[in-house]
Amino acid sequence: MAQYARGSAVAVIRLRNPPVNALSLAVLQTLEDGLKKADADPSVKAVMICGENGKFSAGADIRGFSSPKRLGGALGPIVSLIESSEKPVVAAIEGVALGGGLEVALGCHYRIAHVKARMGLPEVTIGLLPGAEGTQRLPRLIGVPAALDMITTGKHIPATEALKLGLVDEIVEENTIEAAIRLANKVIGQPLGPRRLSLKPVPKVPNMEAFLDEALVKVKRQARGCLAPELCFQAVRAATQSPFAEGVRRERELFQVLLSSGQAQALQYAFFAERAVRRWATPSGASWSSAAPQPVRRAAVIGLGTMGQGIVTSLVKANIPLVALEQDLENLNKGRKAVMLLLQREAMKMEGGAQILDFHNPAHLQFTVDFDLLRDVDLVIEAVFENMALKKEIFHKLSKICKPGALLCTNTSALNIDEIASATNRPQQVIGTHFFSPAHVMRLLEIIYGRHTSPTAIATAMQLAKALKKVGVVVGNCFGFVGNRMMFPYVQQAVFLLEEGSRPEAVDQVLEDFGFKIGPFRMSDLAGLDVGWRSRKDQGLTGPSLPAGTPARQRHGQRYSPLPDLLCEQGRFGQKTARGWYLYEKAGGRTATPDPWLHNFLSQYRDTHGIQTRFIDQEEILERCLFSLINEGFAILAEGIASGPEHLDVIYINGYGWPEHRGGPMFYASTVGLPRVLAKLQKYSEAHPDVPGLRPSAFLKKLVAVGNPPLKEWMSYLSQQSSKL
Ligand code: 3H9
Repeated sequence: MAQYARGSAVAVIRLRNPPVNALSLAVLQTLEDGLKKADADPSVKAVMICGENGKFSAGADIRGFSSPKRLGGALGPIVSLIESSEKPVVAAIEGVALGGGLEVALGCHYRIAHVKARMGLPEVTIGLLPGAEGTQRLPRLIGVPAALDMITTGKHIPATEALKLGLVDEIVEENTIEAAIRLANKVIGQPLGPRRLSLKPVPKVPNMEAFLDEALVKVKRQARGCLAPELCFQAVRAATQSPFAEGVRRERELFQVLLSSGQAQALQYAFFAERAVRRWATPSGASWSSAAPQPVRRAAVIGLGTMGQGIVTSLVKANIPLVALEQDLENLNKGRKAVMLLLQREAMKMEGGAQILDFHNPAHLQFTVDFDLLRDVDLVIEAVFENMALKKEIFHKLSKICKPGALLCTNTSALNIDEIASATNRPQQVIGTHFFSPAHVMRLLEIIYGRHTSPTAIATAMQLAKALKKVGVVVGNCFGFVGNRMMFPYVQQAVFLLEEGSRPEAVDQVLEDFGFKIGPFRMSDLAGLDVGWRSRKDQGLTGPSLPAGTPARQRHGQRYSPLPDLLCEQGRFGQKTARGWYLYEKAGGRTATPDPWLHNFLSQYRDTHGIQTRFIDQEEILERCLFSLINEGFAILAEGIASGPEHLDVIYINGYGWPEHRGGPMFYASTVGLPRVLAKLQKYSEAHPDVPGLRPSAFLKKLVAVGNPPLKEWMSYLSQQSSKL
């Protein structure tokens, strides 16, 4: 709701809809009523609009878009009503003014912001465009290049930058409301024409058309199949080509296109999913609502390889003092150098970064080879390489050295948390924290609880994720946890497709066209083929421990492809060796070129194993890779490893480059329709009976049998007993 109050000559309209003053229909109605009341009251000479609880508004109520026409069409006319007021209207921006919230402020004649406020038009990130005339007013106020940047990226800008751009008239450090009322009193009687943005021309840019053409190329490149950025662009272009009213009509048309698109629904689902996973729960009844985190005043990171370096950088950026430990001086010095370089780069990206990231101060960041310095840290993150014996040795040591309350985290992508915890005297304080590389960039933190992990430990790890500005997702303990476990069948299918006749570049292309940032083979080259090779050797799937006489393409009665092993035996580890599934310009090079050697190698391989090369179309590539991944997702849900499909989707969007505008794999399955996913899996499974990953999961079958219910109801079809945890 909005609240109307009249003090002296200035009427105050306060937007009120906790927690972020989202503009629901009810809020808009009271805003309109307030404006009309102020207009009709002769003693009111000016109006000030602000938000309750130190936040202006986070924009239209996203949940309200399910009744499209009403909320979608209601805000624009109100913004016009504000602008056409004969009494000056001042926006007092505190906290956030985002989306429709900023559009309301743009309708005001003056904008005054608190120095800590943030502004933006983030509609593009939820698959929309600023549909309350924002695409027409913003370019008139701050010019086309800056407006285009804000609208097509959705970025939030701080008040100081807003002032520089001319988005706000003034910023204040103290009481914004009082300052806005002072300003409102001051401008009473001044002409409003020049303050009405709809009447202003769009500032000219030399060579506007050439500028826009170039900008469009960039927008399209970055959009990777997402519709909203390009439609945002078109709306801004309309502002440069047409009068205000016509531009608004175009904006409305484009808004409707986006509103009814599946992409907007997927992106809005992803928005709420990211928030839903904060409310974690485990099958044993522990949950976010009853568990409290422990404070982390000082942390430690063990191992300064690539992962450790990124984790240290993340902690420093979050202002958590820490000790970074390596096994010997040589590795310590190497690690220290790399960390310093990363931190310097990060500091350069931040305004005042060098002061904020006080990484030269040993009280904040201390490098050591001495385990004794870990005595009084509150939390340790072990990030040595994936070797169970080594990890257990370290955890055994930690449980002797660290203070009783310290949380012991292991950064692992697949290893058994319970086994690691068994090396300590405090398994309740052992937890998996699976970071994604580069750890200071990637948003995902998979948090894995073991059989004995306490609710406090989970809450503390979630709190850590928040402090590091990451998305923490709590999952159960199984090989590969959620993310990698779903990835295994996907990568396996990709390799099987090569055996049957495809090429790495063809498979990658299909998945990149689908929207993945990077296809499975480019990804494998980037990560290094040797990583998986080592793990397969440890599992006895290849290498010297493989029993003599094992068939080349079978393990434990199931289909197995030795292709990745054969590549590794040739020293083809990917980018690091300039050769993998592709060819690179040099060791460490990034430009992948299809490799005739590999094509030849694949043909010979097929000949050796009597495989008839066949043409595999895009549909089969996509379905076999994605549906096997999704199928594993259903198995994970049925086992209680994750508490809902949103968890899997948030993991895939934030850790595996899944295209957000497709809402994550489980949401995507719901849009494809579960009966279709099931039918296709059945078809492929019949063709490949020795591939368990294609055999439809019982849970998927059950959901189809009960009539393909909507995603939010899936979990209600799981009986409690089916959870293994
Ligand atoms: C729009 O404006 C369209 C117009 O151009 C045109 C219309 C015609 N609606 O994120 P948090 C909820 S489109 C409904 O945890 P933070 C959120 O779900 C809108 N609910 O806090 C959460 O609920 P819960 C364009 C919303 O401090 C709670 O508020 N605007 C909305 O980390 C707290 O949120 C945007 O896209 C909303 N608009 O971050 C802005 N916003 O507690 C979207 C939030 O039940 N919002 N909620 O989980 C954000 O970016 C962040 O929420 C914000 C706060 C930065 C505001």
